[in-house]
Amino acid sequence: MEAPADAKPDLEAGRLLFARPCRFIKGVVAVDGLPPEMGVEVAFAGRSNVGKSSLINALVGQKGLARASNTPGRTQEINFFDLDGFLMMADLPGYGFAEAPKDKVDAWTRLIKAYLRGRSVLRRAMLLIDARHGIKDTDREIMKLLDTCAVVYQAVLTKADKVSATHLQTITEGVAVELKKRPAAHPIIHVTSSEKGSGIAELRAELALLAEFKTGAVS
Ligand SMILES: Nc1nc2c(ncn2[C@@H]2O[C@H](COP(=O)(O)OP(=O)(O)OP(=O)(O)O)[C@@H](O)[C@H]2O)c(=O)[nH]1
Ligand SMILES: [Mg+2]
Repeated sequence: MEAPADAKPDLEAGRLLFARPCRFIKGVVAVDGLPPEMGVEVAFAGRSNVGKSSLINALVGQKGLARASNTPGRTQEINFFDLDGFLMMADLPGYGFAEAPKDKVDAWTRLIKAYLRGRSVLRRAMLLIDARHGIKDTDREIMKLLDTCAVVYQAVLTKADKVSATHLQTITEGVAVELKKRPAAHPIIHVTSSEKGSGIAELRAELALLAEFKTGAVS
């Protein structure tokens, strides 16, 4: 069941949820390897190097959980992380890596399409956008796919520490205008820095809301 529409993100619920143990379940390269569907799942999508793995690490407060690297295209499979049975997080392989060979891109596209279309527990996709660059054409392609699959997606700006406040505002406004036109886009945009920790508490709260995790619900 969906959380009530008037439910508000609760920072304390987010903090408590993400203080729980998180473990790596598996890396998946083909749709037949997907873990069983359980509870609530959220996917992290975005261009190569946008900061998906770093964001998951920042959320759970474990630097080495999801591998983060300087080499774009490092995460080639869907990596699943289980937050103590309350939330499954899927770190999707990055797209838009210009030098990727065609067969790799095709394999990526097949896997992602199958995953997005068939995953009934998938509650939302966090669409990570680099705060320096805003939305790119490859993001628009995945947005189109998410719209088609009716998977609600929410923009999360990353690397906010790398830009000025003015630039950040311009980019955020541009993203908001574009998202308004998309059928499956969520209107709220999160602005984050995994490096500095800004926006992480708010994103945890948003995810706790999705997972229907409330303070006092568990010890
Ligand atoms: N300054 C800054 N750097 C960041 C931030 N988030 C990630 N990075 C850096 O960006 C690079 C890529 O981060 P990853 O988390 O590996 O990106 P990814 O989206 O998982 O990349 P792929 O798995 O290749 O798709 C690394 O060098 C990170 O240290 C941030 O908030 N601020
Ligand atoms: Mg990664």
